[in-house]
Amino acid sequence: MAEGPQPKRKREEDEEGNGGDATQGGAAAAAFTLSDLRVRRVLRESARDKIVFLHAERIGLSGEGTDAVVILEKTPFQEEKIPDLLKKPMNAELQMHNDIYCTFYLSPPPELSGGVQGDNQSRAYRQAGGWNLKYGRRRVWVYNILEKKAEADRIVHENPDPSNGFVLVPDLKWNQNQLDDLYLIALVHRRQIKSLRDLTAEHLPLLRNVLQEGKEAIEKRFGVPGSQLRIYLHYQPSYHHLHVHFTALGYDAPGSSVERAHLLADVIDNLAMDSMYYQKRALTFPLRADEPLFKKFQEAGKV
Ligand code: M7G
Repeated sequence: MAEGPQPKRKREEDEEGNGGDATQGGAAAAAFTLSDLRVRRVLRESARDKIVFLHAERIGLSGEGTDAVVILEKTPFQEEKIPDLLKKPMNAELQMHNDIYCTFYLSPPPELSGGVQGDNQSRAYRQAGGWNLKYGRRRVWVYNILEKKAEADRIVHENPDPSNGFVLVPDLKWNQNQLDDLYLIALVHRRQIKSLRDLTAEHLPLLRNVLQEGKEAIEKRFGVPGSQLRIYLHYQPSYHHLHVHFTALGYDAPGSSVERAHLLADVIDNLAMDSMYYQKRALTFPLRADEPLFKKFQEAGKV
């Protein structure tokens, strides 16, 4: 097949003005600079995919505008460049440190891509000992927050009541620089509730506080109303201390899809109708093949 070289030949012709339709790309693209563009409207934006679609106007030499659709997309990491990325001196601004977890804001040199959000969540730890024997990953970071030993300056809201109170903090994954990927986490003060499975009607006052006060605090601090938030629990969670995720509705956050996320408003309604709802029903969830829990299911002949 002779398709490989063709696009190149086409481009050369266009750049030399010998071929192609200059009004539809070709020479027009060759003369194109980003500063010719004015943004008229953001058509679509995805914080997860790091892509934005713009309705722009391209200003010509005579000052007349032509409509344009512009797609800006951050490039993916290139595996072979990762060692260089770690080796080169770069600014690493510590944003948060809690137990074995840190987040940094990294400014790598331009040849290794623009601003990159770094997350030193200790992959080695995850792989080496991700699940403690009984209840999952270690929860020291959670207790550090509840006891104000870490992230105290980041607390957005606290209800200090030992049985119906909680602490609301920005999630490790959110750098707070933009609202598109807003992500906060509410950690309850009570320590015995491991997950959604443990909840009964007894916990309704706590859950209603988290829902109501969490929404109010986020609106007050970040100007995002409750109607623009997705508020949910994970099942299975990675950390077995009850916590609730608050993410921007437009943000397709990892773990916000149906097989893992349970909307807090639905959880409250289900418990109000039947206190034993989550003790009785089957809860379906995906597991990675290398997770120890998956092995347990295999050993029990369930998968
Ligand atoms: P999860 O539902 O247990 O599991 O959520 P997931 O991590 O698989 O989503 C725990 C949440 O806590 C996640 O959104 C984490 O990003 C967040 N998180 C984890 N750690 C270790 C920290 C931390 O040290 N500080 C803060 N603020 N958030 C954390």
